[in-house]
Amino acid sequence: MTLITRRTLLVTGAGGLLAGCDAIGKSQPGRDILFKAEAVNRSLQRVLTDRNALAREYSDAEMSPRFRSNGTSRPGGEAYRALMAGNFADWRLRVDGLVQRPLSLSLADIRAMPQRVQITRHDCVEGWSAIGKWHGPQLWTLLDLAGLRDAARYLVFHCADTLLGRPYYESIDLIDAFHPQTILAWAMNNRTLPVAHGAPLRLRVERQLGYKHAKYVMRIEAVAALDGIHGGKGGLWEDVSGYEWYGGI
Ligand SMILES: Nc1nc2c(c(=O)[nH]1)N[C@H]1C(S)=C(S)[C@@H](COP(=O)(O)O)O[C@H]1N2
Ligand SMILES: [Mo]
Repeated sequence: MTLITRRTLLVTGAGGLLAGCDAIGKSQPGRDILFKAEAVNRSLQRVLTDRNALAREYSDAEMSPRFRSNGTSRPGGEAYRALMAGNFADWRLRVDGLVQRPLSLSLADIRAMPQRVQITRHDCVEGWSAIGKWHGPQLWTLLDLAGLRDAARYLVFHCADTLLGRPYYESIDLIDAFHPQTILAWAMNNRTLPVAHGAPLRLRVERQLGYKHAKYVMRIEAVAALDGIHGGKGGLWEDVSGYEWYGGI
């Protein structure tokens, strides 16, 4: 995977640079080489690991003709069924936990916020990718409204569905939370978000792999640590299948 390749490259770069650095560092020409190499390594590292870098965005013409649904495609349970039957008019997104002003937002509230539209590529670890268009407010605008408390370190996304008998959930850190391409999408490919893709609201966190993009989001909880949440590893797949919590690409 890309992640491993990049990590391997970074590790190799740093290791190669540090090996023998004592000997080289003693002579002046050696020091010049070392410092130049360090500068190169630093800029390389910045390019490869800049957490604020944007994911590539695509044109309308590049959108995939078909975007498959993965994992849950229709949550079970009476509560979700009732919300769906009412076209999500009674649905509310809760934003709570370590916030100063807990929020309860309707879809109309969310649609009335400033919106971002982005055409991005979704990469699932199961070996497929698709390019789709997403529409919704940037997550940081909601976090600004709620006012994160100083102790907040992570955001947990609680979903309406269960998978393998467990509630689906995911979490991200505050760098991803405030990333400009991290949005709460209520529309996909110029239509209201279909149930198969997470209606009425799903997370798009474009620098991360597919499983981090929580569908059917009901509640966003700001927390100081992930230990006490479900299996403690920050997400359903992390808890049950050893997926990396940081699925950055
Ligand atoms: N609530 C919830 N979110 C989820 C999943 C899920 O099963 N339930 N599957 C994840 C995985 S593995 C992928 S690849 C994407 C699939 O999104 P899609 O159905 O829009 O293709 O959603 C992610 N988010
Ligand atoms: Mo996935």
